[in-house]
Amino acid sequence: MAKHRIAILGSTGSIGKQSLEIIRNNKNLFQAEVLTANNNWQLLVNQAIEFLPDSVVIANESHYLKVKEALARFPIKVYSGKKSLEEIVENDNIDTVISALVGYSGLFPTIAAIKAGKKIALANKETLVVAGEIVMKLAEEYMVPILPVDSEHSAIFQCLVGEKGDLEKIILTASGGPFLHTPIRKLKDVTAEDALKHPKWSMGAKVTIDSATMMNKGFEVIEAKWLFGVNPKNIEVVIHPQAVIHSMVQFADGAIKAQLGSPDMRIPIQYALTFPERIFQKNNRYDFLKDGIFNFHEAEPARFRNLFLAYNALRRAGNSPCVLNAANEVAVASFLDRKIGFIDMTEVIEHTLENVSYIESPSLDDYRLSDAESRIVAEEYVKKNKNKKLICGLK
Ligand code: MN3
Repeated sequence: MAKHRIAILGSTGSIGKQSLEIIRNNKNLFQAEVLTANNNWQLLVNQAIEFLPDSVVIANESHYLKVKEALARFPIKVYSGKKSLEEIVENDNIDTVISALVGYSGLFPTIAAIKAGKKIALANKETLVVAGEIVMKLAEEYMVPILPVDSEHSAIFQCLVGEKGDLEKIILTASGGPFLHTPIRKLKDVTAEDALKHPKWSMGAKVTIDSATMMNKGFEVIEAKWLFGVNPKNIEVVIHPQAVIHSMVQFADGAIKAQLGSPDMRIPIQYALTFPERIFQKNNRYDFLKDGIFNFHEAEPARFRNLFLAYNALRRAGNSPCVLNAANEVAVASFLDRKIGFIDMTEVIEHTLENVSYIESPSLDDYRLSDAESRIVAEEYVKKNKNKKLICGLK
């Protein structure tokens, strides 16, 4: 059987590294054809030397010569620049594109991959948050499957395999992040270091902060709407701190199906690559008798305001989720730069949603403009309030 040829957009990130681990353990099945990184050129070089892909892309052009030189004695093509990400996915030697870039940057390369007819293993949820309607239409038009890598969506997808019955409700589980039990009045004092300690999942910085604010879960509600065509009012978020139930679906007859397992991203990544087959994977098997206590909590609106901002943006539709995403990217970066406090992230996003012009049926160009406008509005708000020292949580 011919090997499955894979491009990993974002191979040096958390999902990218775990994808390569799966490829490494299944060399008879998979071949890494394209690897790309934004800044981490050294790791990209090491990965390229191990996996000998056809080509690599270093998006940050200032690292191009270093990569080129380091790979000079290998038969590996080296490209650089953001545009190259969109061009490289069109290569004839690729079957599947793992879209694992961070944030908005994943949108246009993923669209290019769809238009080139590649199967998509989607880890970059922002692609669907920003432009879900257009992306799903393109996937249909080009007859490209979009297989979810996000653990919740993989769980839902696994629950739906073989089902013809009417889906009544999606129950998205959330771990609740590190501040599930922090008194709400103390949230303003939590630091980036506190927020980066996720109790259950080991992930990149952006998604870890999004998990602490539960914007991540809000994005996943939007992602679920587009992937599974479910009305947002039929998507319920339930906090399940053990993170063993990865999500559930409820059918018209009241039956509920859940997908469970130890929290390990390699399981959903591998399933997206092997679907509809399953192959052996060495990981921690969940032991019900040892650990089997499951708790559930409501996502309190006062604690997780970002989750409800996401629901509102989804209801408003149009470019609102795109604005939400851009404002959130600015907010998270500002928080990680210690420019604003934890609670202020929500203020930045609310302010931006109120001040960017609404577009009812945006085109891809409108999304580009909305994204840029939102970033400016959000940045200005961060700057202004930083100077006025209105921002809380910073001493
Ligand atoms: Mn998730």
